Amino acid sequence: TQAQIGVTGLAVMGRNLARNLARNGFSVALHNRTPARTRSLVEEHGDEGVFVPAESVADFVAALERPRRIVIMVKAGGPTDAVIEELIPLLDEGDIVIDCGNAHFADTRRREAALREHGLHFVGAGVSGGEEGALLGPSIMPGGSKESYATLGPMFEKIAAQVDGTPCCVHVGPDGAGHFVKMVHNGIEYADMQLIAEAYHLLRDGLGASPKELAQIFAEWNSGDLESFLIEITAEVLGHVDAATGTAFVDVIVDQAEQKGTGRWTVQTALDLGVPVTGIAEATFARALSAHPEQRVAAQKALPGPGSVPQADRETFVDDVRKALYASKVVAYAQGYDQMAAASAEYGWDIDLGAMATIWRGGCIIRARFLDRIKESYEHERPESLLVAPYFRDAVAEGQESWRRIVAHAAKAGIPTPAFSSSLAYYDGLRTERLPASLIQGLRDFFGAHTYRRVDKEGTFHTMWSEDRREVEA
Ligand code: NBP
Repeated sequence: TQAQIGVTGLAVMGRNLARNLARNGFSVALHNRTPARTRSLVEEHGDEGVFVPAESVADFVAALERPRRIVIMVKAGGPTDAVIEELIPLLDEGDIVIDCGNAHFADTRRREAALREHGLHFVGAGVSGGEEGALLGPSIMPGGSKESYATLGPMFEKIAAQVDGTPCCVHVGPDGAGHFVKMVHNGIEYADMQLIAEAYHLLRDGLGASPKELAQIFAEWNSGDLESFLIEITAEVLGHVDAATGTAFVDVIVDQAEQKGTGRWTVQTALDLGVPVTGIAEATFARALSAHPEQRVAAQKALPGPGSVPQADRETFVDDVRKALYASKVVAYAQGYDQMAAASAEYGWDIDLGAMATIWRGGCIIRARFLDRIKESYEHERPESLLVAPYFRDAVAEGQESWRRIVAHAAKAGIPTPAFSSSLAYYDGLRTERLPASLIQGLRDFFGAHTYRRVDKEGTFHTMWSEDRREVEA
């Protein structure tokens, strides 16, 4: 028999994606550079469905029905190109190559164009949900041509997570759109985690609460507006006790955060697009700061903190932190959505923002109750910013005073809250009627003759600063 789909790259992600496909009734051809992985998959899980293992790429390609659908799930970057190069001469016009790894969207655009030259479809598909999601139902964000989605979509929609009967998979848009959206998803994930970490830090140092008490607080939060996978697992991690020492697990972990690069890509791309993703940027930089132990040790010795630390009323403080977290989270999502909208306009992707919230409701790491609200906001209101959509505007307005108290408390207590603070600054920046950008423009004109526009008439102007300060039309 010929397999309906093939998966090459059978490490944790590819292996589980292949099993998910087989469990859903699709026959799956299997390949991995090192054949031992292919064999062990068949040995351990061969009874879950129809697998067609192959040791060579040629046998793998020959095992597939046409047009072929080939999922690549290898380490992103050079390995993906190596696999594509090996496949190209073996494929026929109309075949579909799907990269489910975490590729940079610019690489996906390049690969899509190159394969199009060969008459092949290339689909860059973002897959979120980690190991478990790949097996039980991830959130899938496929890019590429509409034509390729027509044959691939039904399979992906079947293996994706389902929320209220709707699959967490939709055709995002042409070429790199899927990987772009996956990148922003990961960027938002960085911001979400940083905000949770700041909330934890504030409660721990501001109240002196124990990890066990904090696990309780996060578990309670998970039954309200903040309900989400990340809040749920925060309660789990904080409640976990290290078996070796009997102390809280969070206290035995080295406090230096690592990163694989998608947060950094999100920020780099946002800079190019001119979209302020301050929440994601602060989250990425906070990880970088944590990872510089030499500087931190030097600063711990050299830099004084505040003399006296303000006292907090426990109940009010916990409630304030919760509201500050929610408001900051809305800012992070608003910024991420702005970035997707900007890229969609730049590259002509026509991304449906409401649909992105729909497919993030399940399967992925940032799955959360409030994505239902984001979906509704973009479907019905097309807001200029998520922050001005009535539901979120009201929710943030309700938490605003708490948010300000928390940021002020953090500053007075010397607790670093870069994401909370920058999100509030963004909120105030957006709502401020006259920004000091006018002064910036004046300075730019002074030293560089960069010109400025006036509030009272059309045109571009320059002041002759080094002469008689006459204003001329530029
Ligand atoms: P890894 O990212 O660890 O990659 C290991 C796989 O790549 C193995 O199958 C390996 O084959 C293969 N490979 C390498 Br390395 N170099 C190769 C080459 N030159 N030619 C052919 N194959 C090569 O696996 P993973 O953690 O399963 O992730 C797969 C993809 O999914 C990555 O792009 C990752 O970013 C993405 N992703 C991961 C997660 C997650 O939670 N882990 C979530 C979402 C997306 P070998 O067995 O012969 O060494």
